[in-house]
Amino acid sequence: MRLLGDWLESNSKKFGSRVILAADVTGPYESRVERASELVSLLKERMVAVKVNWHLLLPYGVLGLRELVERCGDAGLPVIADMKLNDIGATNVETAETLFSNGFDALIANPFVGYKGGIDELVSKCREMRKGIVLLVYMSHSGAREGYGLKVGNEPLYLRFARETRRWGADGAIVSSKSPSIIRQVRSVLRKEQVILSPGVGVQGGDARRALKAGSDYVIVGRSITEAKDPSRSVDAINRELAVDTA
Ligand code: 3DU
Repeated sequence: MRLLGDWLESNSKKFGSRVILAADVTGPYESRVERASELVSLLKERMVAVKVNWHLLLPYGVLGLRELVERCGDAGLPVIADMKLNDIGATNVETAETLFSNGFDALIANPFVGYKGGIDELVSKCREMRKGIVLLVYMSHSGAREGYGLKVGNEPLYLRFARETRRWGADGAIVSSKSPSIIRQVRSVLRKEQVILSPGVGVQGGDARRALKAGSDYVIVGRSITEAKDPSRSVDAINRELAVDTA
């Protein structure tokens, strides 16, 4: 695939959006994938990518999500698996292969597992299969400070994770939209081509505009869209707020 950042940027220009849909459909398990497919069809020209989390991955698995993933691919939208992958290299590699050989384009991993024997093999696999990897640098719940905000030596762990995102050559970082000052710090560490994806907008209280102003590239939005009476209106409102120039 193209580099994740290039792909997102080209979609952003094409669709005038900086929204990644978190396709977190809840309710009866049997009908979740159908609802997610409807959302993709409805919103495919209003967003830049789709993120899939346990809401779908657990009940369906990658085989059960093939049609949904294909539908995204047909619409030109990368599909990001939000595994927050955090295991030994061999297991990470097996997980990545399973996702990527079933159409997923990128995954999210946790840098906490460390490089040697953890993330190193995963990064190599992603490069070999030409797929994306995004690292979790600062989360959006208040307890994030107890882990990602811990002081290690003289600096908070998230800053170290930001430097590792740069050093390990990941495609980007996840940083909460609710922490603009942390977004700013992470942005100053990352390479220009490494993207910052920010969840926490809407229901969790994050402000999309402030996140982008601080240096985020894209916002990840779930319930404010998936649970809206009119999901298109909800995405359009965020897109208008962020007013991206279309090419
Ligand atoms: O709060 P929302 O409904 O907009 O969903 C946000 C999504 O992003 C959801 O899948 C959640 O698991 C994920 N996420 C965070 O909310 C915060 C993080 O730091 C990382 C991922």
